[in-house]
Amino acid sequence: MQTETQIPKIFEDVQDFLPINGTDYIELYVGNAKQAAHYYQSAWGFQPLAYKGLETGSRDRVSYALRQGKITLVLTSPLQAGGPINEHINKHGDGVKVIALWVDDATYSWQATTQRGAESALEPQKLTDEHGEVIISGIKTYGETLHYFIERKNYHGAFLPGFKSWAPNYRPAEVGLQYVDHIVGNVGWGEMNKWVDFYAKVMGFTQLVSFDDKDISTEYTALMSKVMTNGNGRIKFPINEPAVGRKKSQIEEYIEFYNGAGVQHIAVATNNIIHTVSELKKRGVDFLYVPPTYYDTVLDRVGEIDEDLEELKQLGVLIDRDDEGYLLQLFTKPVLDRPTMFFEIIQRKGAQSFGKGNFKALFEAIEREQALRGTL
Ligand code: TYF
Ligand code: FE
Repeated sequence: MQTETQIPKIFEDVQDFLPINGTDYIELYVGNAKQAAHYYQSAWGFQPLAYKGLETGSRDRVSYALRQGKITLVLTSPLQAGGPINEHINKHGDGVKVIALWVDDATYSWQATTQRGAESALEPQKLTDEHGEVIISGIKTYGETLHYFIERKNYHGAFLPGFKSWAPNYRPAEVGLQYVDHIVGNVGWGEMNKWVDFYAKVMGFTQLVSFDDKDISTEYTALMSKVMTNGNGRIKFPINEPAVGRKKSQIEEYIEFYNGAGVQHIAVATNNIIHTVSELKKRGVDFLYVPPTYYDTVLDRVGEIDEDLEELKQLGVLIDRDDEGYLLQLFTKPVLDRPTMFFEIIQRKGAQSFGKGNFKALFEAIEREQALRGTL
């Protein structure tokens, strides 16, 4: 019989102590969930899924769950004065509160991570209704952001116990969003490695790629970033921190307006970026402006691509290549009044990287926006 000490080290190293099936949902705390839900339906093509509020017996909060592809967004607002949701919104504005991860065992996930040093946010508990049972638990991550572990035993309800299905007639079409590709956190000065270690030690993630401030400083902006990924690669969490530049880093601007660390961008994948971005633009989503000169030399850098360059240029889609293939990506302006959270639309054609070749053009575009805000 094999004892533990006989297991070759290589297997120990690759063993994933925290198996995660994917992102279960992303919950935002917002000032007005009803209107935010309308925005994510109308502009982004998310479909109504489930609701909880006064009508379902929830007296203190209202939540709308919306879905597109495998992406589930939950928008939550307080229904009364005071309390933690109001405090969160007062401090941060609208923003991501919970990144929920779909696991097979939420009790074990909580135990494994808290034993390794995570602070508990929610002890494992059973949620039940007539549609079945869900086990939920949670830990704290950067800023006031949380990770929940969601174990969907045999659950057949619309979303989670406590929600009822929400099926309004108003249903603008989807725009082709498929899944959450990555979720980026901004943390304070000198804090990147602390959170990299957190994802490594507490959650068993490994570092995917790294680039230092020399890769990504423009004349003004400087930031450092490391990408952490889980065992099966379905979860990718880049962590950014500001680095010293000539003027104020975009990360500092975020930290200032968010009043601390938090989610900077959510990258959502499509398999037809031209369709998705055309549709989003028609519906009023604002994207960063990419100067047409970007397209003069881009093919020298990325080589042959399947898409019509002229169409990409019209939409301002950025292109990058690595040894596995290429990717197409584009960034919205912040989707809130505070210059905090934004979205990335990404189409991967083999490449598993994050668009390093675009950083200069991207950060210059962000800096033009910062200058308009007077925060550069
Ligand atoms: O997620 C990434 O790493 C890319 C690049 O402020 C990036 O989307 C990095 C930092 C940033 C905006 C985009
Ligand atoms: Fe990104």
